Amino acid sequence: MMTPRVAAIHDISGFGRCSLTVAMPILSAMGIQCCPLPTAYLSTHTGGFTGFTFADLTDEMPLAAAHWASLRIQFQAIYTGFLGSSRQMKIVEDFFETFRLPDTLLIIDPVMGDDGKIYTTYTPEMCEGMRRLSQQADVITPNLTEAALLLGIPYAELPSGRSGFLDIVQQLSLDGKRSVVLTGASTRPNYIGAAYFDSKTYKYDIIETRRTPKEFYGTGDVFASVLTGALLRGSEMDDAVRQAVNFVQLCVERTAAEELPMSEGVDFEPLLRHLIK
Ligand code: PXL
Repeated sequence: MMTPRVAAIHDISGFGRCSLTVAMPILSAMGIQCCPLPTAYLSTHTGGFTGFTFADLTDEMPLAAAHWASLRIQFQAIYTGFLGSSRQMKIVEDFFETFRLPDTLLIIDPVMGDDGKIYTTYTPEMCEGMRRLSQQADVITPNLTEAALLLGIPYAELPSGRSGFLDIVQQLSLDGKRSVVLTGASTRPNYIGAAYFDSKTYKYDIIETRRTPKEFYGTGDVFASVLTGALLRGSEMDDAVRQAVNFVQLCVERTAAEELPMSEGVDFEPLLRHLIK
């Protein structure tokens, strides 16, 4: 099989294990070529640190995209995450127009916030831009906070429980046109996982695993990267969600056991071997 190639459009945060510093090693371990198009360079991610640097790379993005287009590079998937400015939403839309072929898988992680709060660098205009951009996706991977923003309802009013989460993924599917994987779904104490709707089979379900009662930054990025890798390796959606849920659980369990700080992300490097086939 030809090595699948992904264009990964996220920020690169030098310290803290999220976005590209998670997507690149995970996709490589899964046998996928990851071509990064960084949206911004930050010294650390924006959660749990203060005083981080932020170099906006918006101007560089269309130049890099134009060079890739001149080389006739093709991608089996385009995978986007944390975006750095409102103008970038339009640039990413242009990128889709240039590089999206009939079989290209478009995976959008609508990174905007967590725990009911919006990330400090995201403006209401950017959230609206993300909602619009997400309409083009084949697959979106919101957490509960992002699902509320996409639905335009207050976080506190999100439905919960099995039927609530399944309702959310169906509502977000745009009448079955896109697949939705909702992370952070917990229907019973001590369990957590993801609810999904698959636009190919119309299947929907919740896949849960044991919950380690500890939170870390970057778990959403680990989840979406494994999901992307699994779908590109040919897994069906239910199996891909299962792989992502299991790997995040493994990472969180190890990081909690090592008593590492939540701001440093999950200690995934020693576990990458689990992703190698
Ligand atoms: O994990 C999502 C993410 C990505 N990129 C940056 C972030 C965060 C979450 O805090 O700050 C820069």
